[in-house]
Amino acid sequence: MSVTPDTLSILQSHDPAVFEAVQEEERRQLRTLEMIASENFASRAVMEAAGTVFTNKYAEGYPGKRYYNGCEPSDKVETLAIERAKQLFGAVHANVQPHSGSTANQAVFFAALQPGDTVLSLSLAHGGHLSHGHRVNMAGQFFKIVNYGVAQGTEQIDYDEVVRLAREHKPRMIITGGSAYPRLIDFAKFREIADEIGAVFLTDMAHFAGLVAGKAIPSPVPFSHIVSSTTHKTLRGPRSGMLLGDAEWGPKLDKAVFPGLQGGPLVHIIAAKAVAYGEALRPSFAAYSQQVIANAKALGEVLVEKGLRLVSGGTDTHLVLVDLTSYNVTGKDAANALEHAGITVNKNAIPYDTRKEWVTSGIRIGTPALTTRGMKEAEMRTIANWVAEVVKDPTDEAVQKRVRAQVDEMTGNWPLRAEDLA
Ligand code: DSN
Repeated sequence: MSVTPDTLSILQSHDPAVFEAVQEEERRQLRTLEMIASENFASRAVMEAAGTVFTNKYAEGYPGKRYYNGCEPSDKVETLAIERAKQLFGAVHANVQPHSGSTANQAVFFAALQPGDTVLSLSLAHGGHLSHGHRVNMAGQFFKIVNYGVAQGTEQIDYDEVVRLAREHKPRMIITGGSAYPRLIDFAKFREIADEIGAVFLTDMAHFAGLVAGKAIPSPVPFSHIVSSTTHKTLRGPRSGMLLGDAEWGPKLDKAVFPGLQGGPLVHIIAAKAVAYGEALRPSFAAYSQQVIANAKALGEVLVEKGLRLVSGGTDTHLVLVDLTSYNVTGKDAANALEHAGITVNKNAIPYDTRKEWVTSGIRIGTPALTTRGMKEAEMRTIANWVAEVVKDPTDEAVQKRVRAQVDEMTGNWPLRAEDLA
């Protein structure tokens, strides 16, 4: 089985320095095990669309209402993206212009709040996201942020605390979702709490959008006033963002994205999003998203057999958050040792972590990218054994070298995308 490189022949002669960096990155992606939970391998069709002449076009506005002329093809491709996004997620309204998940969230803040308003969101330290109002983020500077967390025992969202904080602080907006929460979220419960105090309910499904698209986990769309997302994580599209809204919020979101926040949309990336939504509408994507979860569960089971603890005791999604305390190893040392062994993960705080965010007691490991390569439970079990071996003693370079050789052998047999073998 051979692995085909993504060739960029014009770039090679036109700008060898950039070409070389691209090649290096391609080799890295091919010959390492990419397990950063927020990364994936977009299809060649998605990448091709992202590299089209639409990069040359200004198209401020929305389909049918543009500020510049010559937007007919742009209208066509943005309408395709909007309609496919609506169909994929069963949404009343879709805005496919946000450049990223963080920008999408900024647009929601702009549409729904006045500076100084109160927002209730999941703490970053417990799995939330910077853009939900961390003190170093714009949202944390301009709005009053109150955080809920996970319960110390279950390490799952403490809904009693959410109710208590909502009643006490009467936030104008409640946010759920984040970047390191491995469990399902009770969206109905959140909506009930939001309705009780008259708050707007935003779900940020950036991490798990692909699992929702593939119907592998419940959807937040029926319960949320607004849903924000990235398009490149489990959803496997181009690096970008999107917003879904109900009938009331849709038009307000459009105004907030443009002219409120952004200028010209990235039409080439919108074209790539249209392709990705089209791919996610296929039955094969449902199978993919189910496999992502099965793989995360298999990976987690072996890590537990090896004496490691999973935050919340397991996972319902695409990621496991591993507590390294039993090995007396920091997240930083573990992630660095794994990188030397050819396995890419990130250090991550665990709930109630006593270490600083640059050190941490945990690592986050995700399966979306390797599942795109076609790997299944058997490969995850092998990889989990390697992870445990490397992490046990991050100073043991001999183990890292041995595992690196095994990773090299394994990755030589898998293309970046299983579809390349079809
Ligand atoms: N950087 C993303 C992640 O890794 O989860 C979140 O924005």
